[in-house]
Amino acid sequence: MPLAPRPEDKFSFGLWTVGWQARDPFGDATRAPLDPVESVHRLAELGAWGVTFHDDDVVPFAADEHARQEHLKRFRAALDETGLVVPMVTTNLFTHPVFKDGAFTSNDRSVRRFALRKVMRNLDLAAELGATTYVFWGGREGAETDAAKDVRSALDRYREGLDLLAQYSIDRGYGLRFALEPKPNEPRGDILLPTIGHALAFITTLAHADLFGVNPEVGHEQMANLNMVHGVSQALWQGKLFHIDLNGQHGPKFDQDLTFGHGDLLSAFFLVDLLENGGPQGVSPYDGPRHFDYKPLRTEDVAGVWSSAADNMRTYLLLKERAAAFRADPAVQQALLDSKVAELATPTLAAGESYADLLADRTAFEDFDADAVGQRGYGFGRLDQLAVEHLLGAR
Ligand SMILES: [Mn+2]
Repeated sequence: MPLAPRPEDKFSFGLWTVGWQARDPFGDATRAPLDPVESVHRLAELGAWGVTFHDDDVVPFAADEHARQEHLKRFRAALDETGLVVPMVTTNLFTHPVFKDGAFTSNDRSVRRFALRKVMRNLDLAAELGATTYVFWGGREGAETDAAKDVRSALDRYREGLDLLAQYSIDRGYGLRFALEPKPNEPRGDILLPTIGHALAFITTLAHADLFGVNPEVGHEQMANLNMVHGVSQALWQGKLFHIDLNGQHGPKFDQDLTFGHGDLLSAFFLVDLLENGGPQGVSPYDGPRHFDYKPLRTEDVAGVWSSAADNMRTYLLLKERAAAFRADPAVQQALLDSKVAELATPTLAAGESYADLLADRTAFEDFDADAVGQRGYGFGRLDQLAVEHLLGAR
């Protein structure tokens, strides 16, 4: 099969994705628990390259140290048998009731101290398993009422926690990089660091800002009615795309975590074009994992779980194929020229030109025919149609 995933595609899955038992706020689980060891084997058979997890996905929250070591032994054996790598690890700081007001930003100081210890223990495990990226998704770091949360103090505590954890990783020689995952809401009414932009701004205040980047998720940006391709582009532009969560979402509503592409398909096309072809600039800017953070539909049985896992990778590869055809099409190349897309890469001033030179350039202003230039079409609609036709396999 030409679209079979290969290790160099760097497809990875969270254990919590296929392992989701499909409990929602209105209904019970519709599927039995999956053994993480089975998930590792099934994902490997499907062609995945990596597996990621929250601490509690592998070792139940309440396990004592002996039970913890037994769970980890089985998990390590599954990794050894399949050759799956662990590129990223994260912490569950949201399920247990203790985290109901957050972890690093809980109003209760004892909860914040417990959260830091929980992460430190998991950083040890992440390093031992060879992970290079550690993700922080602060789903409970937020509030439902503005009366209850001093946001400036919360950001102080968020920064204090991340500074401490980065220092711990540095001192232990773990070599980890950290990726903040923005989300606007759910489970909290409002979550701190709700978008890529908020996270990028916050990172500049950290003691080890160079070690921190973002882990944007398609659905999370689209829940905020934002453009994922633009957000990822800015993260790349700032050298901060450390990881990415691929899935599908139908606009601003609850977090759907659909299979990749099963939402805004044209946006997914341009996202893959950006990651694989570098978009108009033509150089792939990202060589990290293509990580799927999705949930198999609640309506599916276990066979549907595994087919949907495969669908994420197949859809990505189909979009990669379509994006390559789009870039190679002479009609597209002409349309890009007509639209002056590459001209945006040309600096607005010439080399060495000063504002005095610009002031002296009559063609830039006094003799510039704004009315005539204002009449000129850019042909962007034509470009978009060509993308749609490539996406549909019509060209
Ligand atoms: Mn999500």
